Amino acid sequence: MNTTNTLRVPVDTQVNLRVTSADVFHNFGIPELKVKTDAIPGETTDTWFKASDTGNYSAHCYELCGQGHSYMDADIIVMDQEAYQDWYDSQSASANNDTAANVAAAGV
Ligand SMILES: [Cu+2]
Repeated sequence: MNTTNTLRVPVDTQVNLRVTSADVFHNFGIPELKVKTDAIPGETTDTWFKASDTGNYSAHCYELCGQGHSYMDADIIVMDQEAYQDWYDSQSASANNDTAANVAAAGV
């Protein structure tokens, strides 16, 4: 199971999280941003955080959930609003390009 991931969020903005689990009980948290919640199979837990400083943070699992536990880390990158918007726009632009490329490859 590969659970490494990067979450980019804008600064000074409430970020809503909906957390669940595909396997066993986990507990997801970003201590520096004061957020921590259970990840329960078959259920969703809603929580939120708001970062007041840009920078790199780490999320971890706080439940001893199994063999993959020590690999359950994620990077949280808090960006200023403008940089976030630029990044977001570039993501949707490349998603559109992918779609166009797929359509072209399918000969439609
Ligand atoms: Cu876990």
